[in-house]
Amino acid sequence: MNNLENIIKAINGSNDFVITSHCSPDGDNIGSSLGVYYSLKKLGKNVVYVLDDTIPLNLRFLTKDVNIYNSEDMFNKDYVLIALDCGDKSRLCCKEHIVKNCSKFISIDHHASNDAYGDLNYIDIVASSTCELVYNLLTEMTKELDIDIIDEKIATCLYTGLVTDTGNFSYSNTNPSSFLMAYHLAKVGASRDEIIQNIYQNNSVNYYKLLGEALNTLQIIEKKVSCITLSLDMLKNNNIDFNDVDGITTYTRDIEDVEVGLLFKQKGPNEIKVSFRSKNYVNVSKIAQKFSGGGHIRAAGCTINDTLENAKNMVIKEVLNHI
Ligand SMILES: [Mn+2]
Repeated sequence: MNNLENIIKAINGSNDFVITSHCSPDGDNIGSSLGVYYSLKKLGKNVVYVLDDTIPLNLRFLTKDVNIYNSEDMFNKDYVLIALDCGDKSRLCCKEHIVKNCSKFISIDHHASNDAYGDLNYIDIVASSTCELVYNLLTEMTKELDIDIIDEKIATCLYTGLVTDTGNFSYSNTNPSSFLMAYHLAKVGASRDEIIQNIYQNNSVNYYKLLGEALNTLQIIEKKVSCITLSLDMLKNNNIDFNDVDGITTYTRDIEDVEVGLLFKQKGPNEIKVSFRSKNYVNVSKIAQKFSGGGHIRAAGCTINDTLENAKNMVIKEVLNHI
């Protein structure tokens, strides 16, 4: 299934590229996309970054110099499309014509639910992050082309995904190879202070007000399951964007005795995004897949088109079957 060699060949043999990823962007999604984006630019290629969603505030330090296109403004043809960190073709954050107009489709990803939808795929579900796969790819290309591809800027992008997807090197997906990568990126000059300050130390006061309200909704079910609920009104009243609250998910898991933590976020009256986290043994990717979602063993998500109440009932019932 994996074809790193052919992916490198396809990259070397092409001049036009489009980069995309999944919606509800996160550090790994943006870090890996920009890591590839800047690398291809450095190699003199034409690259367009397409993403039909808003970038979370705490990640805008990475995207401030990049022109991110909306699908509707992109009508190029015959490019190599590279999808990063996207576990499912249906989760791609671009319109259909972006996929239809490409001459070759490459998927680089670490989600267990990825069914190798690309023409060429580099999938490793044990990898800490898609950024780690991009790091491997760029390391191979550096050897082949004899050009030092990873500079400070690219290192900063890749370090961001490594830090966010491993929860600051604390989750079980943190491998020995992750530390080697961190070592190399730090040596090259990744802006570690900038990353940590922007991502973890720059929350608005309104965010804390929302967090307070969110924590007040905390429910513990049979000691092992916890859930926090964020309604549309709570987001609106505190003037916080839907894409800026992912960090709240960790609170659901970090409670004594809790195995599965759930965050229910209301995007519309009948559109509920559910984030799953587990601590030791429950495979939440499997549970999310029952609701047409997916992800990793310890972190997954899905969207349910129903009321908040119904979504909570259905998901909690299913989770209790796995406890
Ligand atoms: Mn990821």
